[in-house]
Order: sequence, then structure tokens, then C-alpha cells
Amino acid sequence: MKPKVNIENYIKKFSVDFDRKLIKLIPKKNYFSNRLYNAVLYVVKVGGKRLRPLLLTEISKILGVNKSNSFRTAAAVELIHCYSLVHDDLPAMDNDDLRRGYPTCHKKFDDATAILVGDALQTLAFQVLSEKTTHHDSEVRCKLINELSKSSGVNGMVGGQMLDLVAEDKKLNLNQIKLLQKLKTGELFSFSCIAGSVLAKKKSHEVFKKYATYLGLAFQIKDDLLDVEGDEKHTGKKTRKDSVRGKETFISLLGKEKAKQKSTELISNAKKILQPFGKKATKLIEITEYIISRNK
Ligand code: GRG
Repeated sequence: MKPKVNIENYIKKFSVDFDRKLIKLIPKKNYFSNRLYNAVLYVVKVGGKRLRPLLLTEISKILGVNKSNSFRTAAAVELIHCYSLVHDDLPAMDNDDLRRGYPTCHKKFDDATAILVGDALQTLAFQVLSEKTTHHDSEVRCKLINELSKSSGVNGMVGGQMLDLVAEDKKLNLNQIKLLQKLKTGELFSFSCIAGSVLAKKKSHEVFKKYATYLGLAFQIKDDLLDVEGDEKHTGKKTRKDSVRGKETFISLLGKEKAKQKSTELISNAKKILQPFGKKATKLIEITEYIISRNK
């Protein structure tokens, strides 16, 4: 019998392999400025959990997608995620000094460079998707570009970030918080979960969209819990930020215990959706559980 690989080790190994290939999408020869190249590489090399690429890759495996196609699509979503963190950390937004355990991009370089790094990462994401090696069928490539732009634009992450910026010190209710988080965080998770169906040209889109709804919400509740209970050493970012800023979160509205209960319920619903995939979904089920058991 094969020894059981601990899920954290599995995720770590995935991220090391993923990062090795991701860096190859950033060749030095494309850069006229060493400063921009070094800053882009710094952000990408600092790493992260790579959860969105992991989900995209695991779902793609279940659906029988070619590895190179799923890698390039996973790279695109991670590039968007990295850009959003760089911009979010800027003084004009969250003004953070620490990200993934290292100085934020604008601290290491400067604000203007960090803005350009975000722009460069974002445009690279769409460049990668548009290239033929991502999928031989141009309709599939176009659909991926369309879905990722919707998830990251005004109907997704950017829209959610704006709601978040104007929400400080406002008393949002649970439905308003749900909408804000769905846009800001949930939509990129949604893209990560439906991309496999687009690549495989399979009709499993809606099933994985539903899975992503449960998963994204559970992820955000856990993120809020880590802000309250976690420590900087593990999370690699400043904690207790929400309460200091008077931000309403799932924890402030539901209380810790109810929020934990809710996240367990959501994960259980997400796992139920995977049941019809049988053994093929074993790893994805473990990853689904990790979303709320993680300490970073
Ligand atoms: C600037 C357009 C724009 C959007 C920013 C992503 C985001 C929107 C803000 C980051 C602030 C934040 C804490 C968001 C909530 C959840 C979140 C995205 C956490 C970070 O994601 P992880 O835990 O991070 O997957 P790693 O570092 O592991 O990749």
C-alpha cells in the first residue's frame, strides 16, 4: 500500500513544482528594466500557498485535462492573485509592510514600482491565456480570458475591493459582507474551480461553481478567524487588522463559535458535491478540508 502523504506536504510539493514552472513564464529577456524584472520576480518568488492553482489543477485532473493546459491557466489565476496582493498592500489601500512573511513589494522597492509590478502581472496573466499553448481551440482560450476578466474585474475582485474600501467604519450587515467577500475573494476561487470544465469542454461548470461558492465562503471565514486567532509567524502577514480598522467581518457579525460552525457546514456541503466523482476526488476532498484546518 502507498504511504499516505500528509496534505500539507502534498500542497508544499505542489507549490514548489508550480513555482519552478511559473518562473519560466517570466524570462529576463522580456524586460527592458532590471528593476521591474527584479520586483516582478521578487513577488512571484516570495510564494504563497498557491491554493487557487492547486484547486484548478486538481479539478482539471478529475476532468482529464492536459497538464500543460491546466498549468498555464493556473499560472494566469495566480498572477492575477499576486497582482491584487501587491496593489492591496500599497499605502493608498491596506498599507501593509509584511506579506507572505517578507517585506511587501512597495517596501522592498517603492510605490511606483509596485504599481507597475501589479500591472505587469495582470497583463501577463491574459497574455498567457491568449497563447496557443494554453489550448489549441481559440474559443476555449477566449472563454478563459472572458471568465478571468469577469472574475477579476468590476463584477469580481476589483468590485469587491472597492466595496471594502468604502466600508471602513460602516456597519455592514451579513448579506452586504457576503456580497463583498463573494466579489473580492470568491470570484477568483470560482474561476479556479470552473476553468477545468472550460479546458475539458465538459458540462461540469455549474457543479464546480456551486462547489466554489461553498469553498470561497469557508475560505473567507477562515481568513477572518486567522486575523483574530492566528499569529504573524504562521500567517506571514499582520493580524488583528480588521478589528483595529473597525471592519465588520463574519466573526464580528456571527461570533467566533457560530462562524466556525458555519465554515464546517460549508465545507461539508462542498465535499458532498464531490461525492459523484468517487475516488478521483480523494485529493480534492482533503484539500477542501484543509481550507478550514490551515493555520496560514
Ligand atoms: C487591489 C484589485 C485589488 C484587489 C485586492 C486580494 C485582495 C483584493 C485583497 C487582499 C486582502 C485580503 C486579506 C483578502 C482576503 C482573502 C485573501 C485574498 C487572502 C490572501 O489569499 P491567500 O491566503 O494568500 O491564498 P497566499 O499568500 O497564500 O497566496
